[in-house]
Amino acid sequence: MGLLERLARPYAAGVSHAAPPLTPDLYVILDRTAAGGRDLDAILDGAIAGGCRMVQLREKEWPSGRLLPLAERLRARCRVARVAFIVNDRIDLALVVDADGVHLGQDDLPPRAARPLLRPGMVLGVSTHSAEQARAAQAEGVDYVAVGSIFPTATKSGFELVGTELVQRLRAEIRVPLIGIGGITPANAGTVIRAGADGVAVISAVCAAPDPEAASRRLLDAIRAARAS
Ligand code: TZP
Ligand code: MG
Repeated sequence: MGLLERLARPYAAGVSHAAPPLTPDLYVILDRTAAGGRDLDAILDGAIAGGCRMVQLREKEWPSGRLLPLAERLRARCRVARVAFIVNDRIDLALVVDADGVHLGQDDLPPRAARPLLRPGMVLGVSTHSAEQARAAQAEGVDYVAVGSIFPTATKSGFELVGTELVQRLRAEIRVPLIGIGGITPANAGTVIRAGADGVAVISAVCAAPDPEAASRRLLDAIRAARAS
């Protein structure tokens, strides 16, 4: 077993296993398809070097057995860097690799059904596409709410654009971190933050960027500038 694999295991010597704090300013979603065959390990390293503190592994095609070694490697890298590691869709895989949390969509198990399966302290986040869904997620005790698609995106199809208006509408009532997603780039991230989002989640802006580190840095610069304005 290599170093990274050993570090992925709970309680490896000398590595802190306390969950890192949730820092959703820039939430980078690692998606193999969006990466166009590029190595997700390298994209993760770039995102972390660029300042990202929260990542998600999103894999819609590979079966869990095939995904496991990749999930273990990414998990280990995040553990060393004290970056929160969240797994999309697959609660079983999240438990096996001791992820910091799980991200679920509207077609997955509802939070009330998923929560009892998670270890204490694990983060549970949900994708929402309307005010009603966001309210329902909060009522079921999620740790963060993602809302989108804010802008047009080629990464995911089949649902309506919600614009920054939905973030504005929800800001007063959502008390957990509110994260905008969909079509977000360094050029428009500031408008999502100014609308009231605590952070932005991106797939292609980092996974498809020629330089994921520079892209992450630019996104964080835009987020911080919007907060300061
Ligand atoms: N949920 C709402 S929009 C979206 C998801 C997963 C796609 C986000 O991808 P991108 O490339 O950041 O627009
Ligand atoms: Mg899902």
